[in-house]
Amino acid sequence: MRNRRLGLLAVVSLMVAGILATIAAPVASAHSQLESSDPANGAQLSTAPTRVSLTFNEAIQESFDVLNVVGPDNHYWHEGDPTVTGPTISVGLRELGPAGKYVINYRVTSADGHPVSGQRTFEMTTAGSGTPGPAVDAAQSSSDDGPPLWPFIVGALVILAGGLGVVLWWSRRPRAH
Ligand SMILES: [Cu+2]
Repeated sequence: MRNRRLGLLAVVSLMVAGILATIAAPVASAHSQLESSDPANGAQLSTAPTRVSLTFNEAIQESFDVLNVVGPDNHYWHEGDPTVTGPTISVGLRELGPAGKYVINYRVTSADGHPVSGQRTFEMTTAGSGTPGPAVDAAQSSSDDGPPLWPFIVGALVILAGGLGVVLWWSRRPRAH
């Protein structure tokens, strides 16, 4: 009887370990990494660039790529769709507007198929005279961060609780001696 209980505990432990590994896996695997940006991250510029480009450590996939530039006025300042050439993704810029911080938001698909996203910034020290693109919809930009982690954690806890319930039920049920 004791062996069977230990066996069940082992099964539950393996299930939990599997769930934890599934949650942690996307963080641990090697994705394409951003190596440089043009303008350089944090650069202070008095002359507006006409294009921004990001270069990764390996060729990236062209599908579902996002590259946009948001100005200090919370409007988009890129123009057109991004283009991918090997490890580099770039997008054209409008004639820039207000002085201040511009945020480059990217999300690309790694060579291994995983999405990689992040931000770079540059700062305009003098204002341009361009007209902005559309305003950034706050709700839309926050939903761009991908699915939240909490449903997976809740799911794992529910399964864990279920597994423990089975162990308790098994160890407490009447036994024939
Ligand atoms: Cu990956």
